[in-house]
Parts: sequence; C-alpha cells; structure tokens
Amino acid sequence: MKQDFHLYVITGEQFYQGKDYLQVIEEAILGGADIVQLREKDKSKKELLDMAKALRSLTARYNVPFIVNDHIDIALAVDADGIHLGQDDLPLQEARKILGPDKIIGISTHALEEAQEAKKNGADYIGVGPVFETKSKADVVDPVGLDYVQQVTEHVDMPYVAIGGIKLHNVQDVLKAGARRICVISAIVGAEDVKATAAAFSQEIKRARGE
Ligand code: TZP
Ligand code: MG
Repeated sequence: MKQDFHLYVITGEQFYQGKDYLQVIEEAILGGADIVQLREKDKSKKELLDMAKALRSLTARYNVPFIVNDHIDIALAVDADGIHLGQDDLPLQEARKILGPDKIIGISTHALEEAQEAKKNGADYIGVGPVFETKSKADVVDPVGLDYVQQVTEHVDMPYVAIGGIKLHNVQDVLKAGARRICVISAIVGAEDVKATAAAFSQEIKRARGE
C-alpha cells in the first residue's frame, strides 16, 4: 500500500450539525483518521473544487492522504493523492492511465468477482460494503453483510476497507471478520464529539491489528 491507513473518514455534509466541514474533518484527523475522502453527491463542480482545495491543504498539514470520490478532474486539479471509483465510474485501467502509477486508486466492490477484478486491474485498495444498512448512500445496494467481509479476508490478498453502517457498537464484529481498515461517514462526522469518536474507532482497529 502506498501509504497505509487504518481509519478512513469520508465527508458527509448532511451530518455535521451546523459545524464547518473543515473543522469536522480536522477533528477526525486529530482523533486518528489517517486518510480522508471528499464525497458530496449534490454539489457543483465549482463547489467541489473549492472544498477539495481546502481539504488538500488541511490533509497535507497532517500528512494524511486525500482522496476524491468520482471526479478525476478535481483530483488532478488539486493534486489529491488518489481517487475512489464506483463500479459504474471510469474504469480502473482508464483512471490509471490518467493518474499514473503513483496515485492511490480505490474501488467499491460488493461481491468477490468484483474484488478479484479490481485486484487484477491494479486497484490499490477496495471498498467492501455496505456491510450494514446505511443512510449515507442513496443508490445503495442491499447490505453485503459480514459474510462478504469474511470472504474477502480469506480469498483476496489486497488491502480493503469495510464500509457501511459501521458504528462503535458493531465495529468489533467487522474486525472479527478480518477487516483491518475501517471506513466511516456518519458515526464519525455526525458524532457529538468527532475527535473522541474517531479516537475510539482508532483504538479498536489498532487493538485488532495488534498495534
Ligand atoms: N459506500 C458503501 S456504504 C457507504 C458508501 C459511501 C456509506 C457509508 O456511510 P456510513 O454513514 O458510515 O454508513
Ligand atoms: Mg462513484
């Protein structure tokens, strides 16, 4: 992995309870989030670009990789560390041609064949989920459950993040299924105390990793 991580936080404007997104993400980083993704589905290109610029400088200050969801042009414009793709986005190999070998490319997967395909096509990491029900994704497929996490653990030798409905009360189950990288939106960015919640996630994951 280009720069490994354990706690992956994604933006989610609907959860901030009036706080500024930069403050929320900075608190998450201070709590231990070590990779950040900009993902907002209802913003104009211009708005996203402005957010990406601000998040690029925030994450650079903390040496935390910065990933842009979907928009490869924005990722390039702000020199993000990488891009996260869905199954219906620009295919991985095309994205790789544009971004080059050094950028991180992640892709969401929902079944073992997609995970194996992503590995073959040179993904740096895959998303595995939604593990549980989530309100953070509109076009969501049914939860894939812990079984899929277990399958990827056993059959796909590459870094993956488990995502979708992961909270402090169920993260242990996901870690027991073998996940060593956890991705969270609402449970962290919507928390009353973002920093403390990120720190609690971080501690659980590190314990499972034996760190
Ligand atoms: N991809 C699969 S589930 C999901 C995404 C982006 C949303 C996860 O959000 P939350 O709030 O952590 O359930
Ligand atoms: Mg997408």
